[in-house]
Amino acid sequence: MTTHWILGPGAIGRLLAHSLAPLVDVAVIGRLALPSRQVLTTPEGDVRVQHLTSLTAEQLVADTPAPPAFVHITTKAMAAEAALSSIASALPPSTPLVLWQNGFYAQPRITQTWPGPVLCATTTQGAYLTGDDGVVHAGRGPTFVGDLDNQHAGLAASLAVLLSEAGLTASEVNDIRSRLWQKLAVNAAINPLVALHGVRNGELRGDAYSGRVVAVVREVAAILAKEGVVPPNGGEGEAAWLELVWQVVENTANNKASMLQDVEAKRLTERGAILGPLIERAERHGLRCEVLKGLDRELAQVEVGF
Ligand code: KPL
Repeated sequence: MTTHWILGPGAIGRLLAHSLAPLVDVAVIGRLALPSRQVLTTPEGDVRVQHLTSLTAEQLVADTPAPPAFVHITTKAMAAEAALSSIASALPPSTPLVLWQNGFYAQPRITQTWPGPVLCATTTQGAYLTGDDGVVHAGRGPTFVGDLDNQHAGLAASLAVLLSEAGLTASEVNDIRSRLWQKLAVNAAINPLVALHGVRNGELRGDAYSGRVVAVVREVAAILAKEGVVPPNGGEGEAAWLELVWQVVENTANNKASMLQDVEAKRLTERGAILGPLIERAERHGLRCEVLKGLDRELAQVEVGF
């Protein structure tokens, strides 16, 4: 059996571990080892118990294990590089990595520096943790896999087949860069505002926030036009991006967005991976992005209190 290492025992990491464990050997690696008995609640409400191998990076490195077929990095975006460094000495440089981060921060950096293949995955699977030993698979959605330079289509396709067999419907795509930016655009319009105001996604539709959503989308649409990234719904420009954002707000109206969960738990947010790349691209293209910069400053201020 091949082995998959899952670096980052958050909700997506544990969902992945539960799903892959019947098909391949799985090891979950984190700062602390999890209890071996892990419980998954499916979207249908079924409860599944599995015993998963879980260890710290130090334990893994000291064990000198056989090289894995894939390393999935499922940490928060800003933690991905440090997590990879913590196990790099146990990895042949040709090991394929799969980056599951939000935003567009870790993906280009690790693709440029890791000698082996680097795949990126973007998913709309919904999951949340219920403690050290529990994860709830809240909703199903597609996963897309590809690499930024389109050099590893075969590897991405084989991973997509495995993920689909594991119950996480996945496809190999040749436009993962655009898909990452498209998700980032939606996250930029929703996450900072709900995190700063402590509201569920659906509340953005109200008069108190909808104007700010429009203002964010205006800046994001201008930046992505310069980057050659078009909205996924076939439309054009600001109106199509706005339509997409309102659609996601509608579909996730009752969600507490990930950034709001981070703020409530006093964890550093993913502002650097979501707003950071937009602000950096805006500056590169000579575009103003005062709204995005304002959100970034406000979030930075909130994080000072953590
Ligand atoms: O992806 C999300 C997140 O919470 O990070 C959205 C789309 C905003 C849904 O909550």
